[in-house]
Amino acid sequence: MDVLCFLRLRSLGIVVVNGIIDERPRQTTNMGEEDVEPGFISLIFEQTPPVEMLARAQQFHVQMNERRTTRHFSSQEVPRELIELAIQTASTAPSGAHLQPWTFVAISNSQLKAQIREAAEQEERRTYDQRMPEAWSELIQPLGTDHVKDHITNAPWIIVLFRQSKRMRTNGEWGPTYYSQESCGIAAGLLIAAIHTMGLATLTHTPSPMNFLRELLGRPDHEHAMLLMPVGYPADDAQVPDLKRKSLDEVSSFFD
Ligand code: IYR
Repeated sequence: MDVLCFLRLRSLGIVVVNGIIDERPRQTTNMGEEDVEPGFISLIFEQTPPVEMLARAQQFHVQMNERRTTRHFSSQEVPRELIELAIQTASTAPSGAHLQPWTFVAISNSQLKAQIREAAEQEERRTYDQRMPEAWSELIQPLGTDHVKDHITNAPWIIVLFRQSKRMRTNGEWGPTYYSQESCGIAAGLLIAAIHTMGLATLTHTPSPMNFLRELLGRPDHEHAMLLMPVGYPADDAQVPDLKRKSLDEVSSFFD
């Protein structure tokens, strides 16, 4: 539906949610059409009945609590459309000054995945053998990770998230982006949730330093690789560390 048609329906008091015409009365108070400031539109929001809210919140928590990070992927194919949808969901994340300072590079090309794996393993070998301080290695030893990154070539897709540290202004000069770390972190969280919800698995892999990804994937200097995420079905014999999550009390503090 185009914007004009949408606005026309709205002026008739008809609300369109997910493409479905909804003639129920709005439960939110909006400014009248004439009060809307230029550059603004009224928020489309409908209150959910409290019982339904609780049910949805519980369901979503159960679903997300079932998510596990695995390093063991099957090579079973995943349609490109699912990857596109996951990226579109990630890109709904809020971002500093709405700059959406991210680029998601999705790779299913086997040759390119092999090149990326080789470069990642080279860096990771040095990290594990020489660069990793003991205070770090004592934490990741129980997770069973090492420099071998077969997930990069086993998974049907890998997605590399690049953070944009600069943006081109309309006057042709470069300007900074704002809160790009936070923005990309939020987008990565939404990507992970989208991938899990569609029934696939992913892993937040950080081969470090990650500069080789900019070169291999032909990204510009102001883009910085932040995460490399294999995406696919877990292998039949996939294993995960026997981890427990912190309780609500351990991760929160309330002032009622
Ligand atoms: N980047 C390495 C090492 C690593 C670091 C942390 I912190 C982990 O939680 C797991 C691994 C790698 O991806 O193997």
